[in-house]
Amino acid sequence: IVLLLTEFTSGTHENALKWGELSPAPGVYDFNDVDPTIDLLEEYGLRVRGHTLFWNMQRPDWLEDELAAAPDSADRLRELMRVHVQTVVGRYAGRIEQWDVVNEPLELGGENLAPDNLFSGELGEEYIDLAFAAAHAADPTAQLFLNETLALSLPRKFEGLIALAERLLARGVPLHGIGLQGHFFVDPPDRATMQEQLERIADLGLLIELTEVDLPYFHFQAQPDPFAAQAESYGDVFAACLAVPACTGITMWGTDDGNSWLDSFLLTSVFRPNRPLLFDAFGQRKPAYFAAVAELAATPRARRVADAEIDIEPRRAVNRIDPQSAGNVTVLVRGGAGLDVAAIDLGALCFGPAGAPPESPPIVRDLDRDGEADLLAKFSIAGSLLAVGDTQACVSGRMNDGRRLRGCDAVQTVIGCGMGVELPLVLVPWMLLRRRRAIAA
Ligand code: 9MR
Repeated sequence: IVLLLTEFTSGTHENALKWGELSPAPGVYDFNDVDPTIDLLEEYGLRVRGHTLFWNMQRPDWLEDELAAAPDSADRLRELMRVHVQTVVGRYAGRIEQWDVVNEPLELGGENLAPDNLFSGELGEEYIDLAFAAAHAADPTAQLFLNETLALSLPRKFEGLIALAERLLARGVPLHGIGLQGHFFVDPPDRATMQEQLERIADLGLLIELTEVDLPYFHFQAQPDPFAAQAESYGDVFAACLAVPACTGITMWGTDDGNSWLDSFLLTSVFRPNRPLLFDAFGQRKPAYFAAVAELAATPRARRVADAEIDIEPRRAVNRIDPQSAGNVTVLVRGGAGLDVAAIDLGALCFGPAGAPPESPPIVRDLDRDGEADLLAKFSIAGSLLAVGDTQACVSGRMNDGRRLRGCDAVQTVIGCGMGVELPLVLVPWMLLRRRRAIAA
C-alpha cells in the first residue's frame, strides 16, 4: 500500500470492481471490497480509474441462467446492464474519474466483435452503445473508455479497434477515450510504431490511456543485461505516451514483480517469474523504474513528487535522499504494540532537524489491515534542514497525553539522487498488494 500511495498518482482495482465480483445475485451488490480502497486513494490524492463495467469474462455466474429464464433475453440483458451501471457508476459519481466501460469487445486475435461474447451475442454492437449511454447518464463528469487488449501488438486488431471507435463516434456514443492494454507478451513495442498508433487515436479526438502495462522478462532474457533491456523497452512505452498529449495515463498491471497476474495465467505461468513491472518482488525500484522516471523527468507534463520514502524503523534498506531537492519524503509510522498511532498529536508532527510540518494532513488508517492504525505523512524536504552527510532522518512529535515521540530511519544523502517527478499514473491490483515490512516508531 505504501508503494502504491507513494510512487503512483492513480489507482485502479485489478478485479474488485468487476460485475462478477460485485454482484452475487441479480440486483444484489456488495461494495465491501471496494469502498475502503476508494476512500483511501481519494484521501491520499490519487486519481481513481474504474475497471471495468462490462467484460465477457468475470461476468456474474448467474447471468446466463437469468437470461435463459427470461421471456425476452435481450430485454432482460438491457435491463440488468442499466441497473448495473446506475448502481455502480452512480454510487461513485464524481469520484471515479475514468471508467473502462466496455472491456475487450473484439475477438482476441482479430478485428471483429468477439463471436463468443454473451453481450454482443444478445445485442450485437448495441451493447456498447447502451453501456456508454447509461454510464454517461449516471455520471456526466466521468471520462468513458473502451478498453482493448493486444491492439498495440496486432495491426489488424488495431484497425478493427479504430473502425469500431469511428462507428461509435458516428452514432453519437459518449466515448471519450481508448484504453490500450499494454500486455506486451507478443513482442515488446517499437517506440515509433506505438507513437503512430497513439496519434491515430488522438486524431479521432479521443483520449488514450495505457491501461494494463507489463513487459515480461522472457523477451529480454537472452540479452547480456536483461533488466537493462527491459528498462529500455519501458523507456519506449513511456516516451511514446508522453509524446502524444492525448495520452493521459499509464497504468501498470500490478505494483511489483511479486504480484503479477502473468505468473498465474496459463500461457505465461511457464515463464514464471515473469518479472514484468517497475518494482521487484521486494518492492525495490528496478532499472525499468528509472527508465520510466527518466522519460517523465524529460517532459514538462510530469509533476513533481516524492524523492524518498522513509519507514520509521531500523531498516535494512537505506533511503537515498537528496537534501537539496524540492520534493517530498513520505513517512510511514506503523502502529502496533507499544505505539497507538491514533493517539499521536497530528498538529505537532514534524520532520528533520528544522521541524518541517507535513505538507498536507497525515492520514491515520489501518494500512496493513492488522487491526492497528498506521500513519502516513508527506513532508517537504526543502525546509527540513537535512544536510549532505546526515545518516538519519527523524520524525518527531508528541502524543495527545504529552509524551514525546521520535522515530528515525537510515538515509544516504546524495545530491541529485531524486528524480523530482512522479509517475503520472498508476495501477492498483489492490487485492494483490503485498504487505510491507513492519515499521515501528
Ligand atoms: O489481472 C486479472 C487477474 O487477476 C484475473 O484472474 C483475470 C481474470 O480473467 O483478469 C485479469 O485482468 C484482466 C483485465 O481485467 C482485463 N484485461 C486482461 C487482464 C488479464 O487477463
